[in-house]
Amino acid sequence: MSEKKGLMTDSAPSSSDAPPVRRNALKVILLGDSAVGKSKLVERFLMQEYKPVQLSTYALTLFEYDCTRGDKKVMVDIWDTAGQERFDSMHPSYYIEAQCCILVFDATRKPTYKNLDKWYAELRSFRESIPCIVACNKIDAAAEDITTKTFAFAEKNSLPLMYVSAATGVNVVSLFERAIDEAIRSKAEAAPDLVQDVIDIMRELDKKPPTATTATK
Ligand SMILES: Nc1nc2c(ncn2[C@@H]2O[C@H](COP(=O)(O)OP(=O)(O)OP(=O)(O)O)[C@@H](O)[C@H]2O)c(=O)[nH]1
Ligand SMILES: [Mg+2]
Repeated sequence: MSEKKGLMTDSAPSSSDAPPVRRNALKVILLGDSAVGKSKLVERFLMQEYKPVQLSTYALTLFEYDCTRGDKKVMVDIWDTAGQERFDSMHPSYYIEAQCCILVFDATRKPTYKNLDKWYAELRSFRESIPCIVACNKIDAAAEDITTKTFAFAEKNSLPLMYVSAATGVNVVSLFERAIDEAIRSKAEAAPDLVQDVIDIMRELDKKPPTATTATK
C-alpha cells in the first residue's frame, strides 16, 4: 500500500526551524516520555528494521510516508520528537494541524504510564478533539502478559489502546495504519467545520451596523 517512505527534515523544535509542512499532507504526531520507543516504532514501521541501540532523539524529525486508500494517494507526515526529560513541553508547532496522535508508554516502566495524563492534557490544550491512540510499547520485555491487563487511562479517556513492540514488530503496522485512517477521518470531519466557521463569521459581520466612514458637517 505504501509508495514512498523517507526522512525529510531533522531540526531543532523552534518555530523558525520547524520543518515545512507539506500542503495537504496528513500530520500524525507521537508523544510520550523519553525512551518509551517512539523513534523505534517509526523506524519499525517505515524501515521495517530495529537496531537495539538508539541515541535519544534530541531534535524534531519529520518522516514523509505516502500510501494509497482506494484510488486516492495519501501523503502522511509522521512527526517524532524527544521526550519530556529534554523539553518541558512541546513547542506549539508540534501540535498545529496534527490530525492524529499516537501516545506511547513503556510496558516496563510505570512512570511513563503515569505521565500519559500530562501528555494528554498538553495535547488537548492544543488539539481539542483529534483522535488519539494509546500505544503500550515493549510488550516483548514486560514481566507478565501485559496484553491481558486493561489500563484505566485509556478507559477513562475513551481512547483505543494497542499493545505493540517495536522490537518484534507486533502490531506496529496496525498501529500506524489505524492512526492514518483516523487522521483521514479527522481531516474530513474538520473540513466542513472550517467552511461553516467562515459562513458564521460572515453572517456575524452582516449583522453588525455599518461603521460611519464619512465625517458629518
Ligand atoms: N525491548 C524493547 N526495547 C525497545 C522497544 N522499543 C524501543 N526499545 C528500546 O528503548 C530505547 C528507547 O527507544 P527510542 O525509540 O529511542 O525511544 P524514544 O521514545 O524515541 O526516546 P526519546 O527520543 O528520548 O524521546 C532503545 O534502547 C530501544 O532499543 C521494544 O519494543 N522492546
Ligand atoms: Mg526518539
